[in-house]
Amino acid sequence: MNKNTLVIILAVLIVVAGAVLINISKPQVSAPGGGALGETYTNEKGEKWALAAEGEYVFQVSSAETTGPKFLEGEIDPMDVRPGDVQKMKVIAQSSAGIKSVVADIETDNGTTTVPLQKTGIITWNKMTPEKYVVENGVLKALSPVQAQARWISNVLADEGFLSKNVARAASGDKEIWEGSWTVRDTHVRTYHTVFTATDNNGLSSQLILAWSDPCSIPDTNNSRVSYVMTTSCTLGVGESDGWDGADFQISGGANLTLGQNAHFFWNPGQNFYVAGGNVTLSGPGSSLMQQYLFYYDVDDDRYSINASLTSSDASSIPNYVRFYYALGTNDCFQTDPATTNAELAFPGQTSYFPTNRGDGSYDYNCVNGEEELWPLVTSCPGSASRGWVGSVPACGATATYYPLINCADNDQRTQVCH
Ligand SMILES: [Ca+2]
Ligand SMILES: [Ca+2]
Ligand SMILES: [Ca+2]
Repeated sequence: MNKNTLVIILAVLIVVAGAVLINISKPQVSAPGGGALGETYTNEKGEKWALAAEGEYVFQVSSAETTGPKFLEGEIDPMDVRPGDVQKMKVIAQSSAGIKSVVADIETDNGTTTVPLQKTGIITWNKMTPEKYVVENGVLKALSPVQAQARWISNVLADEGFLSKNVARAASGDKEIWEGSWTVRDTHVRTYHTVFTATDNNGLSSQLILAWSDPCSIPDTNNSRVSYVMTTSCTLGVGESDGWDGADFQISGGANLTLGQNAHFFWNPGQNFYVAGGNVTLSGPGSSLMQQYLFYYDVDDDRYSINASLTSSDASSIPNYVRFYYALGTNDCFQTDPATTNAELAFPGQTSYFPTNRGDGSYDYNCVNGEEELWPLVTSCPGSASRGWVGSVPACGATATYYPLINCADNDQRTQVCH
């Protein structure tokens, strides 16, 4: 290939790379906890999970620098399989010593199948997806479109031998393609893990754990504003979003965060996403990692949202929303305009009782057990000593005669208060 041809090819590829990257820079809003497509399953811990992809799952891996094998990208086709289907797998791995073996352990409901993969060739950067994320000094960085292009061009040129002094290429070894397939023999309702283990010629091994049936159980709030350390692998299903707000996020202990198709993960501007010995695996161009602030809708400003649906923004505050770290919970039972209702007084854990309804007819201000009366007893006064209402217990908000003292010494007109 002469130099002019290569320049033209690079120009074409840069346009393609730009288009992919512009897509992911848009803010994303979606609901965690349920895939946009397909069915959900229940795993061994009783957690609901959804597949990370419907058909082919194409992924790119960002991992900490290592002296052993490193996974770069791969393909699982199809992702959703049934007994009798043939599933094909491909990974691209690299080691300075050269890769000796790659095996895939596929764990499903009734056991584990081990599939040895075969080396089928080597690949160069001009046939690979530009990296959108890199780990530098243990910190994950989202590359801008310009940075991603520059890095990719530099990688392509190094592969082509244009950068004769590129020692990094020689030191990191060939990018090897390893492929294999298996015939699926049981179902994955409770368990579905795919674990790739690459071993190099120096005997060093690395694992890429794709924990499809393990949802990410990252807390919904962070009132203490502490870092979150993720130590077990998990997967965001199709269209799911999650993240961490108010402090750093860290993956450690060889854990892998897997993002399914159109899944998004967020951490804050000014905070770090550490990759200490683990990996981040992203599906195709539709998923992304973004440095944005996270919010819940909280129009009544009581710091409780009505569900765990996340919203992200470049701005650190948005009217009518509460920051993820500041939120007290995601189970507000009544949320509407606080100017015309008492919605701001109705939230889980409310200890006060009220003589008027919330604004929707209900007196359930503490979001539990329906309407609970502060004074639920009927008195026997003046015949025998006991505090309570005369006749019957009035409804929430109704006024009647009440004996507040056990000796029947006094009574008053009062309104029943509830929560
Ligand atoms: Ca609220
Ligand atoms: Ca409320
Ligand atoms: Ca209640």
